[in-house]
Amino acid sequence: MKLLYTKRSPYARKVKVIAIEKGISLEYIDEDLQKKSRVLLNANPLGKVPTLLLDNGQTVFDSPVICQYIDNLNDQKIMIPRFEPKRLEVLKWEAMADDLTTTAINLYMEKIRHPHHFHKDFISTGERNIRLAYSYIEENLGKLKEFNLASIAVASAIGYIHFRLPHLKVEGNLASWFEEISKTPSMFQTIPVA
Ligand SMILES: N[C@@H](CCC(=O)N[C@@H](CS)C(=O)NCC(=O)O)C(=O)O
Repeated sequence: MKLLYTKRSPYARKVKVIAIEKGISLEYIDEDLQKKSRVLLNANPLGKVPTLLLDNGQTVFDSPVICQYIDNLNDQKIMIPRFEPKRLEVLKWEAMADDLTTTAINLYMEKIRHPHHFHKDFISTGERNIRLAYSYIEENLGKLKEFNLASIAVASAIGYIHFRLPHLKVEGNLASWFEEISKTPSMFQTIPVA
């Protein structure tokens, strides 16, 4: 199986961490999102990463779908509980973390596109939403004690924010939690790099 990805993508990071934890070997193909490969565009009409290419020619996207597919490949370290109500809870955390990531990417892109004339209200609303999400996560840290897709997705979102928007770094208990989970070898190996 081949994973089309970038080293910066927090969505792809979830997939990589789960594959590492489960001992599933993937061939990683680094994409240039400014110049997407024909393989990526053929596999995913929107040309987004991560996209997984199966050996039988099928393609799988987006990251939540790939994570579920990979987690079901074996029973080694189950990252998404197989049964309710835990399963729904983990998938909800992932959805929240992915939206947090999307908010951060949109903020970063706005400033890249308009470094001097960025939309101030757009930036302040996005930053407020990120801080609200931080408060929610911090109040619910007890639910993120296990190392599974919920905690991986939240840590991947925060890791991206630290990488691209360092003025929005987490603090207090959330910072301690983030520091601890970042030491897990699979998280450490996948820290975003430019
Ligand atoms: N919902 C998708 C989002 C994927 C996504 O937006 N990836 C970004 C990179 S972090 C991307 O491919 N951007 C290129 C583009 O949108 O053209 C997922 O979870 O996989």
